[in-house]
Amino acid sequence: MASKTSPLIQFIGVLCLYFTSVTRQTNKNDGKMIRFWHLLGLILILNIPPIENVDRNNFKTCDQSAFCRRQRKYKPETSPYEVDLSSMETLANGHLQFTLLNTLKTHVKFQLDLYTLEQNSLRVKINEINPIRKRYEVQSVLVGEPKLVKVNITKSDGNQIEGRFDKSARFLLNAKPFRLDLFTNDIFVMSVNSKNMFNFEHYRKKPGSDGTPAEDNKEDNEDGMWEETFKTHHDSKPYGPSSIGVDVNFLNFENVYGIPEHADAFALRSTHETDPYRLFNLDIFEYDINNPMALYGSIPYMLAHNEHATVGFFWLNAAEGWIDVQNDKLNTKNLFSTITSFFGSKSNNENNEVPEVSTHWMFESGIFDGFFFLGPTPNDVFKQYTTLTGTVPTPPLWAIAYHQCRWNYNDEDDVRGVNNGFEQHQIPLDVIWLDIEHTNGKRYFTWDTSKFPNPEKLQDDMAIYGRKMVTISDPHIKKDDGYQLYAEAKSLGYFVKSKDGSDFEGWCWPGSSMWLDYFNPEIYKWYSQRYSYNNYKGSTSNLFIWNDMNEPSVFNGPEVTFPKDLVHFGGWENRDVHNLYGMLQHMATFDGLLERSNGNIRPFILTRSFFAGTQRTSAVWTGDNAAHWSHLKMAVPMLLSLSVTGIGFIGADVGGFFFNPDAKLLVRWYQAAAFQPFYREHAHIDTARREPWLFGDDNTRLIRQAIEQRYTYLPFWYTLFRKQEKDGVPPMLPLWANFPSDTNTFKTEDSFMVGNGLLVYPVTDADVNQVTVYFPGKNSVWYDIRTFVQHNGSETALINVDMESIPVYQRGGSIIPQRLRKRRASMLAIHDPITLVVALDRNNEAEGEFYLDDGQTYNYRHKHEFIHRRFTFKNNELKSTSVDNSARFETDAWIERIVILGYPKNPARVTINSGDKQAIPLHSYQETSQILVIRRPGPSVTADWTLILS
Ligand code: NBV
Repeated sequence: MASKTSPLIQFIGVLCLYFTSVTRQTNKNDGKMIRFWHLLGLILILNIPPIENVDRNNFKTCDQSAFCRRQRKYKPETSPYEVDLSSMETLANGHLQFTLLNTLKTHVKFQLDLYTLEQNSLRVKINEINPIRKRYEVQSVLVGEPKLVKVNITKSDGNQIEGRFDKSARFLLNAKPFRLDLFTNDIFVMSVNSKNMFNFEHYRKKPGSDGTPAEDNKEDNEDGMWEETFKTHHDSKPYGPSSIGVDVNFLNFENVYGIPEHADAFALRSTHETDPYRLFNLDIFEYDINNPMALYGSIPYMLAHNEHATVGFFWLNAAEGWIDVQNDKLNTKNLFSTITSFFGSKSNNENNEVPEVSTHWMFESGIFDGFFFLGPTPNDVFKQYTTLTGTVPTPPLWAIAYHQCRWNYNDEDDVRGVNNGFEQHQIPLDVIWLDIEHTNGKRYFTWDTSKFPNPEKLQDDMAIYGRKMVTISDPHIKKDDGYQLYAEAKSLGYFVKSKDGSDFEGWCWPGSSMWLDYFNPEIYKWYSQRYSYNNYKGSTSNLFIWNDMNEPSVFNGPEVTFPKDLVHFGGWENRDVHNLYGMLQHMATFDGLLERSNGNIRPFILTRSFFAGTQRTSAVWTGDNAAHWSHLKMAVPMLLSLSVTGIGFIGADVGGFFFNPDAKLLVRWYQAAAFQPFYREHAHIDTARREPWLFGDDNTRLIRQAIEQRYTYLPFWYTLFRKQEKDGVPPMLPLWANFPSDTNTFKTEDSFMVGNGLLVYPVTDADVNQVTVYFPGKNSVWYDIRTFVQHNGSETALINVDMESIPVYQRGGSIIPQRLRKRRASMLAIHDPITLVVALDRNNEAEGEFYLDDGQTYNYRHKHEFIHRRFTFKNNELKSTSVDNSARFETDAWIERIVILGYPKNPARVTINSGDKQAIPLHSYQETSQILVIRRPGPSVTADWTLILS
């Protein structure tokens, strides 16, 4: 893009941007003019066309990406790949090794490693034996060496090897051609290379380079193999073609999910008539929805779900990827005779056909490193994936409360004014954020001292209200010898290198910039140390971090990012490691924040770019959405896709980042996001101010109510986050995760669940007075959390809504802890009393949990300072027992109220026994609505107690 622009035009562009920033400082309200100059500046400097929506031409299609083009058309009748079964070696019990051959190119040999892993999981690695260049194997993602389990070889003849392992897993490796079939509980669920698309481009010499005429090696010289040009950008491809394609097929499944990040449906669409889904971390300006284009992060992990099983496939690869999805019918007659078991009766139909989702995965380089998760339940698959890549650690309590952000809060007075606004309007708030304008000229780790002369004092003042602050810290480093961070990094040789070995230089917010090479452990460490109080002047223990633009975004780079032939530590090209870059930045940030508190305080980081493993250190948001109803709606499928692929601490900008939401859209967004894991309002610098009190009293009240709902349910959220850390089950879930056999939920994306307790149907359309709600689960019952009206499971109801309504329902059978006292910030409420809402199921039973700790330190891990209670309601008794008897946590918190929904009669007597004490609390009963309320039952939340209704 920019390479076409002359220096004079670029200079004028810079003047425009300069003018923009001056106007911003002097004339805050003239958004249109600012936007005009801003856009003109970008157009002139970067040659970005003046568009309202993303210009897709700036980003490659599969056809414009040579390896995708080659792999997509690879569809041989039979696969030339064969496993030499006689080569099998058992390297450990659970690790088998074979030689794999391409019969059309017998000089190239591959090694196939098969690892049977704990938790019904299988790993298959395929790499070249003695390649002319070593192939990249992804680092920093797995939490350790995956644990092997014994494999029982149950069959081995000339052409097949069958093994059983762990609880219910089985594989069948077919030699000629290479094909792998996978079974769970003896039921056929996945197959690899059954469509013959396995295609491994080995490293080779450039035709002509060894003296032989280039024409002799035609197939090694296809277009795009040795160089490629996109727009004005040339990719030199010094090592030639190196891509890998493979088909992974899900038998008897109709729905697959995952492979974020795309602004698209939750149940993935067939890509038959579109591009494949792309995985390549990119900054896409004003992204469009409903398409498979790449976005800021990539998780190469897909799940499949049907009424009998949930399974998953994860390909650990950080290069650019494309994935085709196709819904097929598979004729079972054509299958091997050994494969007979299918789910349900569908396979017995007259045509012998079963549904199948075939997927075709293509990556530009690296190795094949596939993990297969054999479930069979949704929770098993969540556990299996997170056992390998890690779970979300319990965040500090304040981080799951409400955040107020804007590009930008202009100065200290502005921040104080916003804080006072929340006070005055009695709206709870935990965090105020500062975007890039708080720095001295986009030099991160500095402050614009004319606007923020005393940042420590500002943070201390916020702390008085129980509030935190977050500042942004982007990865581009302004090229300026007077900027200490730059000068030091430059002299130490810490910047990423161009292919010619010089420091790579590109454009970003500060103008000419360079990027640190976090792949080098020394640089990673050095960067993390920038967050020490000593190095980051003006930061305090009350300040946390936001890593943006870390795909990385390079305004004048190909597709607004790094060139692929750029070189990282170890000589790896960006081509091999691209999707890891952002994650390394936020991992280093996490380490820095941890270090500055000597390992005591839980860090909080928000990142835009991510990869598998990001969940261990950062929350993620969906980037620059827009103030459109369609974007509010799209947040649900986008967040669900992230959630099921391990990234559980997630949110979308409330209100929409670009453009101005009207009051209705803003209110609806506040209501929806109150039930999504990360809750932050954020807006573009050119939008009108939109703090909650700027839309009239009625709307202020509605926003306050939504935020208050969030605070009411914080004990429940916190308990769910703790569960996520332990079991890998995310707090925001698709309906099918709790109702796996309810086929009506498999494509649901207009609603979601919070844990297994709340069903949320956010209103995402303007001007509606009714919404259609499907209540999942046969024989289940649901209670409206506002009116307590009951609804039957497996039924659809038309629900009347007004602007007050947030259609949310508590599942009969759940017990949810709440805090009803109003507080300005979450950390001030830790020791507040608790209300338990017991929603009875059809058998008059229910259960739930409550987890509590200090909300910010690691004492829960190191010193076992927490309480974790289990509540069960059965036979007219509600019991509180401890989940972990070794845990202790000092608190005055007590049970202030118990609300029992769906209780059939007014009990004559209510008693509560705790230790040797007995009490008879007051109660009231509403017969028509079947609500029993027990007032001030009184026990401490730490105690064992039993409430008896007789
Ligand atoms: O730092 C400015 C913005 C930020 O507010 C936003 O949340 C990020 O996604 N940032 C992108 C860069 C500018 C985007 C137009």
